[in-house]
Amino acid sequence: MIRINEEVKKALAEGKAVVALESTIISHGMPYPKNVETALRVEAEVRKNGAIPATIGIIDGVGVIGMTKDEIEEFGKRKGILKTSRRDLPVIFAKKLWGATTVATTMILAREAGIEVFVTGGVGGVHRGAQETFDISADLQELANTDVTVVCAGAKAILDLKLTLEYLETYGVTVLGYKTNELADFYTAHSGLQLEYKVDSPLEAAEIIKAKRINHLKGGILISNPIPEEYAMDKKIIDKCIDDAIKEMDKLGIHGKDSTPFLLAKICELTKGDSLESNIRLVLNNAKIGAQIANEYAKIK
Ligand code: PSU
Ligand code: MN
Repeated sequence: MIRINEEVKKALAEGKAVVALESTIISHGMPYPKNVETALRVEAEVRKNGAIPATIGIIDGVGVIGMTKDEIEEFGKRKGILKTSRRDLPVIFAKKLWGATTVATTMILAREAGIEVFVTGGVGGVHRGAQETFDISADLQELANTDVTVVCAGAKAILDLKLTLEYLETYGVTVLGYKTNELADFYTAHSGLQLEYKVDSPLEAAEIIKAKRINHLKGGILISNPIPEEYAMDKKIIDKCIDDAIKEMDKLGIHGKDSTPFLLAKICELTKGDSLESNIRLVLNNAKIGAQIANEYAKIK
């Protein structure tokens, strides 16, 4: 059920560095045309840092590993592309639909293709109030079970980050801070939550990935790479916007898979686009570090 493009296939066969990229961020995470523009810039950043990008999405029921520019454009524009997590996959495959892959499904398809490193903005997590709603992203279960390393800017402050870390610990997910001991909270570098492990170079990260793989310690690795200080948002402002967005969401009764896309769009509106700008910057920074890690891993694996 997957189709790998020729360039990616060749790179994988030669043991070269490949970086997986997701498509929910394109279809449901950012408005058009910034979404397409960003997806292409992220691919360019991966290339600039010596790796081959593979943007992943599902087209007519086939998992495409390495979409073309036109396909990315279509993902950015087309209405009704379903946000596809693990539970949705069989339906999307069987009915030959288009599916935007979340962190969870991008991990599944990347693993299937043999790609170790995946770059995104932020992963899903335990939502605030999950004690009542049970809203915990399927991304966390995927990190528990699927052998892929996810480079991201931590998880968004729309989540309960403390509970997210607890969950990751319970499920044996290795969490590394890139050049920091503090979990990043997406729009800022500072969640106030401590991480046990810090890596100071792409090679150090690659060595830990290798140690997990050669010892068959099933599951993912989460690398939290903070947004560069110059692009970070003012914590007070963004926290207030997040609180307001969550209130609005509750008032409208929005929940389940619509929750994250709604909050992202609402926060963008409340910050007059500033949050989108930060979002773009942090993904680009993740692309750079992720490509460097993929390169080091390709050399030592
Ligand atoms: N974080 C972002 N942008 C996004 C997402 C997360 O900064 O677009 C998407 C990812 O695809 C992630 C998904 O896997 O939201 C999580 O959704 P949920 O909370 O419904 O599992
Ligand atoms: Mn959810």
